[in-house]
Amino acid sequence: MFPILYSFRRCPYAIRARYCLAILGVRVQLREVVLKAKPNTLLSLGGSSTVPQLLTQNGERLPQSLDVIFWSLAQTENHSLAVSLWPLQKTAQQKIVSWLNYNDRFFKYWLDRYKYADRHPDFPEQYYRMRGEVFLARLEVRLSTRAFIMGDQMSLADICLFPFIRQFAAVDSDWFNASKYEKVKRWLSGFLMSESFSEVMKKYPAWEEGQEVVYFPR
Ligand SMILES: N[C@@H](CCC(=O)N[C@@H](CS)C(=O)NCC(=O)O)C(=O)O
Repeated sequence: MFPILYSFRRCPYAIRARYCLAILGVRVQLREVVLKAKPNTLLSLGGSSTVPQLLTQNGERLPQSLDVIFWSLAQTENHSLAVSLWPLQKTAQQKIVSWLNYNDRFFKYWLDRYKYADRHPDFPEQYYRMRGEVFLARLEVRLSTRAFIMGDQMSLADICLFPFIRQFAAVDSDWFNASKYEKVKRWLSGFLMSESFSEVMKKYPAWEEGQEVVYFPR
């Protein structure tokens, strides 16, 4: 019996978790969730019912994308990739965590307002974009001397951020494509063009009790 991952295709948190599972070759049973009609098996767990969430074979519940990601690092047989995504050095780990926090706490806040500017009429859309651009500018500087945030190798920082930058880019793709963030564009498109991303974004019908198991990655 494989662990169960409750997931939602377009959710950036779920995308980063699935991306890690895919590249690390850690297999789960995927249950695609419709956020407006979450399955009872998820709701009945109680507490937070956000996705992604993973239930391990031991019945342990991992309710956050980062929990799933760190679990996948511990499960994989590809130890060299695991160590390159999450280096052993404390200083490197701290840098990754600070990028993650900046993304999840600061950038996500402005991204949500930029995406749904009509629901936040205090300021025009361009204002929210400008606040989010502070993060893009910082990323652009970082990527101007390295292929990835931590250097020549992809790390958890890249995987955890790119789904959010993807959303930011998609709000107004003409603006993004014409923007000055050339390094960010190249970095993002590296992810979007990857085989792993195609696997991650494959469409599955909403999960229903009793349906045939969907294994991810396949
Ligand atoms: N901190 C959580 C956030 C997950 C999250 O907010 N997921 C959204 C979808 S993108 C969700 O489940 N929303 C439905 C809800 O809040 O009930 C994580 O890292 O997993």
